Amino acid sequence: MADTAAEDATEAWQDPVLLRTLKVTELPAAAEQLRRFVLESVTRSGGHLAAGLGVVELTVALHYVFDTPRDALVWDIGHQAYPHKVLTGRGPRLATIRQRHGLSGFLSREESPYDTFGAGHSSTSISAALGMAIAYAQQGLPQHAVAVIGDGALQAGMAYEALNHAGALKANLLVVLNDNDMSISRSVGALVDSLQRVRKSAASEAPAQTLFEHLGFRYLGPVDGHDLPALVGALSAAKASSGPRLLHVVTRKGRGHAPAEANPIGFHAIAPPSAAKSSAGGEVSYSQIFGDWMCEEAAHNARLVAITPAMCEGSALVRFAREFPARYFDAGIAEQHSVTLAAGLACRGMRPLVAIYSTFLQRAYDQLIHDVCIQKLPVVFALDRAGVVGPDGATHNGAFDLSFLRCIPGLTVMVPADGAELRNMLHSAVHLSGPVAIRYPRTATQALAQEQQVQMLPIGQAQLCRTGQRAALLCFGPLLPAAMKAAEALDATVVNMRFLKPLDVAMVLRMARRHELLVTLEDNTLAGGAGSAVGECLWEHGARTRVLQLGLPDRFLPHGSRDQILSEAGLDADGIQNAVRTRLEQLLPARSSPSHSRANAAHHGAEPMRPSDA
Ligand SMILES: Cc1ncc(C[n+]2csc(CCOP(=O)(O)OP(=O)(O)O)c2C)c(N)n1
Repeated sequence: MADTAAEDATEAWQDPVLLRTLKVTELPAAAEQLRRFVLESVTRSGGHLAAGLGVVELTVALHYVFDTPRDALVWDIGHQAYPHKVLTGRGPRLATIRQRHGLSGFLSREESPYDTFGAGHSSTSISAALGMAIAYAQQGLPQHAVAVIGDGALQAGMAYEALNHAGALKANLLVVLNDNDMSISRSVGALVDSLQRVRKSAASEAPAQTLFEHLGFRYLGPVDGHDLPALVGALSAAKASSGPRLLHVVTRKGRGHAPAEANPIGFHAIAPPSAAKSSAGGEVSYSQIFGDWMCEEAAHNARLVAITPAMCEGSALVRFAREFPARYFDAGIAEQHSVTLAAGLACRGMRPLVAIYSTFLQRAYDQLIHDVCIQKLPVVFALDRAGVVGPDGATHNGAFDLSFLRCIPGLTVMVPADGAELRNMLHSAVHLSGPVAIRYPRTATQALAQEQQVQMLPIGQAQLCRTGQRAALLCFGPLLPAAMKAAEALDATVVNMRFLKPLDVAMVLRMARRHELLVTLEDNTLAGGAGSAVGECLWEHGARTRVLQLGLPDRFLPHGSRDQILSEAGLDADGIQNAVRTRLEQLLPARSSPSHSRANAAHHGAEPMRPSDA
């Protein structure tokens, strides 16, 4: 049960209108109460913490000065928006954040009119706020558009594209730069020094011309982001002027919680206390297997280099960065640049590995095709967080990679079913002469035994895991344990497909000949994914075996635990078993009739036809 202070606070935070009734001198106390509320809630629920603590005063000041939601406040990414959620009436539900049916961990227009633009990926805020500023101007409305962007998010090219455009248009746009010198890791790039110089020169009252001024922005600041009267003053002045303006606000990540101030990387996001107890012994994350292999390989392969677009910790590259600093590149939040940088390295004989989350590779699709694959360059993409990610939800699910990778000529696509296989695939990939993508999930896998030797895998060859009757489950990736469990109950055949591209056509056709039903299994959208690849293969070879495709449905999946979301999609052992059993039952009468049937969008079976039959 909430204590009185928290109840009073959430009462006062039903609507920012109430906040605006306070005197400026009363704001620091309100901010402190807000900070404590967020800290206590996130300590219990888990979630992003340090960034939110750092913007408590800024959040209060923005809602105090601007007439939100009529004035559009556009937060970048949204991981720092927990205090914003509380101030806009979502305090009572903050404890549910990132849980199934709970608040989103990022920003969502469906969740609140105060979330003026949905986010989760970085560096979109200036473009979106510019669009809103133009819309206001076109409609003759006096409202303000305000983008709030961190120094980390300001590393991305997209932010500069938007600044460049806004400056030229002389748009009525306020950009608030939340400069805490941190991304998830320390901020990187020449911008870090540049911002430091600006801070110093402004303090000495001889402000240097900033990059922003060169781009047509009026530079305002820097202002202490924890001094509420100063912030209110600076924002009010910015509000009173017009044109492209950038207010430089200096904050401290983790502010007000000593452990988070001392360790902002560790407190960027924290797990709920229950997570520590539930992690089983003998298991590690796929990411860890990747990070360890990188170090093993780099020890004897001097050409191996690692590139991460700002995800050192998440991609388990901390040890690599420490042991091989000259071969480690944190490119900042710059996915497009990261991929083309790898292409350049590969052109001159290096073996670049781009460690990138599946969802963030979406940002660099053209670079993948144009810079890497057309030129057949040997770049390895280690795609972490593929499939369902769980609490980060729709913006972060790696639900599309199999579909968008399999259509790229010459790209080898590998789908490990466990950590040992991931290591074998990485080892095999660096010996190939063309581009390779290996995608793996955000989950635990069996730790490798000391004596387990790394092996080369025959490219494009699947592995028969179990022989059974009537149905063959063709599994692409980490759903293999669930498939095996379902197959035991069904007495079905199971194949670990290992490669989406090249597909093991001989294995698919053999399974098609020997079974009444092929079941494809993938933690990717059904649209254009691995099941489609199998269907196309059967069409091409005139095989008429029926196919049941199991995978993710054609909609954006919500946040929740990974197991919950997979189970709702019918991708746990019970769901698989039920879907296969139901389809086999339907097949019994259907065996005498050749007509083809369709169940529902998520589980549609189709009798494959040649294109000429269609
Ligand atoms: C395109 C993209 N790449 C990577 C991320 C992962 N990510 C989330 S928060 C963050 C750091 C952002 O730093 P900054 O904007 O300075 O905000 P801070 O956390 O320091 O307040 C990163 C890299 C992302 N959300 N989007």
